[in-house]
Amino acid sequence: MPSASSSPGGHQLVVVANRLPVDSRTLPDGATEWVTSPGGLVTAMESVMRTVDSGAWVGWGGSPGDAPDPFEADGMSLYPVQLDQQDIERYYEGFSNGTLWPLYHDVIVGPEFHRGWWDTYQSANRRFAKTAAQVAAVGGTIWVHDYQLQLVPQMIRETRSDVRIGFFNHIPFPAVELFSQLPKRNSVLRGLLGADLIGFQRESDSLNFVAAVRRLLGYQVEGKTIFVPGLGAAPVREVQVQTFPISIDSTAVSALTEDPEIRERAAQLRRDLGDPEKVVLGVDRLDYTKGIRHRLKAFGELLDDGLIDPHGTVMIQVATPSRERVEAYRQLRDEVELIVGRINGEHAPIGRPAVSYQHHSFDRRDMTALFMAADVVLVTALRDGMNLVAKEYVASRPDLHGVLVLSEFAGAADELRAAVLVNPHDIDELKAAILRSLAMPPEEQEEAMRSLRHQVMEHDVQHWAHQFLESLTASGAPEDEATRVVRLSGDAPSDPAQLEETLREFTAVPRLLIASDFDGVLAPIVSDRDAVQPDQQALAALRELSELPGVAVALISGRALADLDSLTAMPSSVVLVGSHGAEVGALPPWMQAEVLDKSVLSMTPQKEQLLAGITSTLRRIARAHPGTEVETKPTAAVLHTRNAKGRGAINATESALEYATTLPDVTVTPGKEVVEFAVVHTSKGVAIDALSRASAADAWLYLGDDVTDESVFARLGGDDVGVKVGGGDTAAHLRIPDTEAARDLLRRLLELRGEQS
Ligand code: GDG
Repeated sequence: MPSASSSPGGHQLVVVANRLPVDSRTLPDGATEWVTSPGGLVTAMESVMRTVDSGAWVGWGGSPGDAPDPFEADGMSLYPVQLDQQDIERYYEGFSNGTLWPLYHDVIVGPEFHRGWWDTYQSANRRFAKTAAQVAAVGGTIWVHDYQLQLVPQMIRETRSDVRIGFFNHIPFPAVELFSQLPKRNSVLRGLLGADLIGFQRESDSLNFVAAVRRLLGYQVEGKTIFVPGLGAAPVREVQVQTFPISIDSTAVSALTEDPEIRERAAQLRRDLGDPEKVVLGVDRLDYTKGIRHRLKAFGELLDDGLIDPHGTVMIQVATPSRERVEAYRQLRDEVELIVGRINGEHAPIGRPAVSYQHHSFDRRDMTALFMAADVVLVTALRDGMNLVAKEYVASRPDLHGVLVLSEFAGAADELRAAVLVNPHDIDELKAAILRSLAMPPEEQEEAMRSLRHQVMEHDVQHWAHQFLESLTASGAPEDEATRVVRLSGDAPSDPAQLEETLREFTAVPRLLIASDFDGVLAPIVSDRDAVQPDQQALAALRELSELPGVAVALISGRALADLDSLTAMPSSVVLVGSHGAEVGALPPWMQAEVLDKSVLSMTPQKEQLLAGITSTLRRIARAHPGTEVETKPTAAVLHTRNAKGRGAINATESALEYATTLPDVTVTPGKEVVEFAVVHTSKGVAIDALSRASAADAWLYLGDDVTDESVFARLGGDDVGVKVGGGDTAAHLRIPDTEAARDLLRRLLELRGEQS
């Protein structure tokens, strides 16, 4: 066996998948033979890896026990990972295929949860991650595949923060209500969020994932960008979530149909079946997600009803053996074979079947011959990430004959709109679709097939991989964004001497911007937000500061601008920013208005409409929870829960956050007894950036008490000062206990700066 020629610097692209693209077999003389292994992922990736220089693949070779040494195959380096019998039982058959697979496929069968399976899932994931981290080049790219390896991205990141990490999930990602059942669900989410880019097959999968992160981890989400908070001094990371529908090597599949020998095999197949008028085909791994029983039931009933003549129409069902040691799969095999036996017993003419059932695998050429021989292909998956068989059939029909019946629950249904789309759970609908397909006139077949081919030939697997890798290269946080950290925890106020020293240094800087949040800093939090009592001395200090040379003053609040204005009665020398940055008040003449990017204020008619819908839903939630109320702002709606009775505040917040999961383009910010839904993507941090540029400040100081103020502290630069009012984790450098301390601090600033002017 040749050894893998990993260049000393490692591989530029490393694919990590549960399986290597080859299977090991032990020959009678004890030597190892490697043969290409079947399966959706392998089919998809092998053509891509051939086009990459210095590519590697990390995966399991298919046999329990010691891993063979790394070796070369088809121009790439393969690194086998060891899985022993217990790993296979707990990590692969257990947590991957007994827990995750059914759960992610909408619990078509019940998932099993066992704590031992989880432990082994973790240790096996660590082995894959370790190998990948060892062989990737500095600054290289690691692409992790599928549900068996969801912890790998984070595990790689722990040791290799220099590499770009992508993850692609080949199977669906379930709705948050189902995903929530998963024990260790948050660990799985955090594992995935180690990646820079997470790809899914369908838009609905991407949205489900983002919703789960928002709901279960509470991370900030903007559109499909997730902001993952750093631990300790680590900065916030941006993780992109995107949809990349996988495809096939369309040209290669289509080209096989030109091969005279394969054409002859297709013709021979029909002759072997007794030259029926119509051949109906199903090709699947024998898996309960594929809807094989539903399809056989429909076909069997059509025979029972006399609507299909078994002398004229034959069905072939290829059911490739799969996961045969998992109980649900054994049961499925028994059931399918019982149904096929019954149908053949009742309907097969002597000497040939009504349903030709093939429980073994075929080579790729035979598979193409089957597709070429089939008048109708049935893809009736109850849930399927994509389903490559549907695309392979289309690619195998350059003659434009044949009909694809396609389940709307397969990812492929999003793209292959010209197929006969069905709900496979509705057996009557499925029967009608089969009859319609069998009777479809050639012109209609051609028209549909032309459209399907356009889609499949244009969007092949090379295009898919290229798109994913391009997005991965573009992902990752731009450096100037990656600054949010947790600098202080707990609630101990900063040392007064340190505070004094910092204020002295700050006030010595030539041009200053002093900015503050309002509620909780300049006014104690009260239950009736309209009855808020600003600290007049604090406001007076700010007014006076704003009149000093070289000092700009701003208030940045979540409150609506008009509200902030009437509560603070600030002179025109103080800039007011409301609605978390979405509303900016009148600017003093010296401030460079053109620098302030007011584009964040732009409300489109669609956003107006979205906001109206959100407001009415929040009002409904508020009506159901007495004491809660809804505030409307120009670009946002806010649910306030501080006056709710009993568990009302918690229940209303939960309802609001659940509703938030249905709104991918809305920035939802939970704060202290408030949840804000903003249709314009801005933040106090965006506002401080704009203000400091517009005032040409050399340094700024900001006082804030709330989670929404962290977006400001995240941007603290060299001479800037962040002051957190109250307890809790914060990226600010300094902490003071309350609004009184805030007032003292402002007055001290006034004194120190006043001394200089
Ligand atoms: C997962 C997701 C997603 C099957 N039997 C034989 C054989 N096959 C080939 C088919 C096809 C592949 O295996 C199966 O791909 P599918 O997409 O249908 O399904 P999964 O294996 O469940 O794959 C799926 C896929 O990953 C890719 O992301 O589409 O949703 O579940 O290519 O033709 N190939 C050969 N002999 C067989 O007997 N040669």
